[in-house]
Amino acid sequence: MRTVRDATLQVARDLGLTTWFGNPGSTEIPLLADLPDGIRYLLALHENAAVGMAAGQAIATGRPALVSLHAAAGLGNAVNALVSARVNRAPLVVLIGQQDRRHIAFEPFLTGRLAGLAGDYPVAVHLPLRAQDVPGAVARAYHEALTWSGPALVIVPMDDWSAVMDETQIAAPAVCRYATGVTAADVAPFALLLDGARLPVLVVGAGAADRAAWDALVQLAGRLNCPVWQEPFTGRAGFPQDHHRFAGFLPAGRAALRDTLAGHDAVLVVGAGVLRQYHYEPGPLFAAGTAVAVITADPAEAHRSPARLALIASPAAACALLARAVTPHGSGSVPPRDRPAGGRLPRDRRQPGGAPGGGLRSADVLAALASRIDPDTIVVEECPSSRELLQETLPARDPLGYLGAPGGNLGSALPEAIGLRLADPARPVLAVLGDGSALYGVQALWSAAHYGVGVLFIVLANARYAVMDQLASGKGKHPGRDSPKCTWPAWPTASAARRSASRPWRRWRKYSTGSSRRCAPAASRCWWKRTSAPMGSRGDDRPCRAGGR
Ligand SMILES: Cc1ncc(C[n+]2csc(CCOP(=O)(O)OP(=O)(O)O)c2C)c(N)n1
Ligand SMILES: [Mg+2]
Repeated sequence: MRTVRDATLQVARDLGLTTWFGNPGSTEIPLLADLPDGIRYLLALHENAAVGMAAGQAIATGRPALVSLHAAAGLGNAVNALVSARVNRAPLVVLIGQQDRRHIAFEPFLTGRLAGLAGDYPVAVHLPLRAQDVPGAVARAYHEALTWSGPALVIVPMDDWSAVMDETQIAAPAVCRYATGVTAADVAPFALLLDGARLPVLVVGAGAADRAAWDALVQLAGRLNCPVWQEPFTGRAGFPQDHHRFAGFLPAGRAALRDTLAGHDAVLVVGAGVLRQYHYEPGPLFAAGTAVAVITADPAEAHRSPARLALIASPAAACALLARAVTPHGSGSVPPRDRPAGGRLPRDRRQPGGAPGGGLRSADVLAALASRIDPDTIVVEECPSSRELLQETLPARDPLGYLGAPGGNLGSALPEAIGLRLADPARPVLAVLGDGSALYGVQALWSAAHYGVGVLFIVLANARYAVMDQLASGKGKHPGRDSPKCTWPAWPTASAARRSASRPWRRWRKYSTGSSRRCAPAASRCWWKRTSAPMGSRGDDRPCRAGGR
């Protein structure tokens, strides 16, 4: 007798959903007890870790990953990570356990009001009307997650799994392809706009972080003879950052943005909306008279962009066509900014002697990493006050060379790094985390160690929320600092995990070449470093009071 569970497992196998992530509870026991060979269940000790690891795997493979969550408690804990997954374009199938249908009307123990719990961050939420609709809902969630690049939820009452599957046909296609064709007519208005510009410029975003888009954008930038900037608060690199046309990272304030792009009369944004900002500043994004156009595969990004022209299309396909359609721009274009390549710091950021008094600065750590990591290393960043420094010091040389947190939610980097490494154990993964940020995802260290994943974690331990100090400076005390009731604990003292899972920085420096490739497969390594306080961006590094470690 074939059950709904049997049919769902078959759907999962057919779709390649064979590695599951989760933190189980009693409502999932009918599904998870005695999982068959061929399905690997990876345990996480917190839902943030389960979703983050799945997101890392999904980002690395470009295919949905499956997460199992426990009722309202599990989904509630997972919301932060689901928001991150949506903003970071990670396709996920999320199975959520629910009470037994037969008495759910009485709101028994563990009943969850689940459908709206994650707001409208999921790309779809399924509450199958019959148990027999569950396998089809899982298949549809797979296709939806892929089409809309985010988490699709399926809520499954616990008695559904043992129900008899009455027919074999499920309401979803076995294979669903998404055509990305673009025609010459689609890009013609963009070519016209760029041909009419004296000094065009390209701005790229996370939606252009794939090899084909990089190749097309290099061609297009060459034809336009123009610089290429990365969008503010990016999640991934939309252009090779060691390329001579790469100009840097755009500022997140309107005035600085206008200044930076001053002189350009046409801006083509590729793989991003126009444009992510923080804090609010009055005034337009671009100088008056600037022609703005956007090409993105994400309809929402296109719809909200204040642009003269928008095209919803694959950036790779559209830019390849556009590169052939535009007239080459010759002399008169702005020469690309002279940038350091291969991880060298700009002159004003180089601090070879370390901090006065012997304390390390984040710049020292990042420079040491830059000289040691393998070129194909995936750098996962969640170090708020050192983000800019990291982006400049460790330029992305591969479309997956950098993964950030564009939504600003802390706690995803640590588990995502694990998922990335699980998806491709041959590729080194380095996570650089603030000590505050590390604690938002710290449970994932258990999974990293337990499964011998092999990620190099570097914790920049400045014993504070430095970025909050910077933002709050001049506005009185804030809860993370200088308050007798609430002082921020240093990473070394706050975390028991640190004692079992991490090593001090000075020992990492002796760690042979320091290659994160060497971490595989025995164990993950987490190195902490006491750094200056605050680990400032833009020149406000101060020496560490406690001295360097
Ligand atoms: C889940 C979540 N909670 C709170 C915040 C607000 N927040 C932004 S940065 C930050 C401090 C991060 O501290 P740390 O990782 O130590 O980095 P540092 O500022 O010291 O570089 C906090 C609490 C957030 N972004 N996400
Ligand atoms: Mg900190």
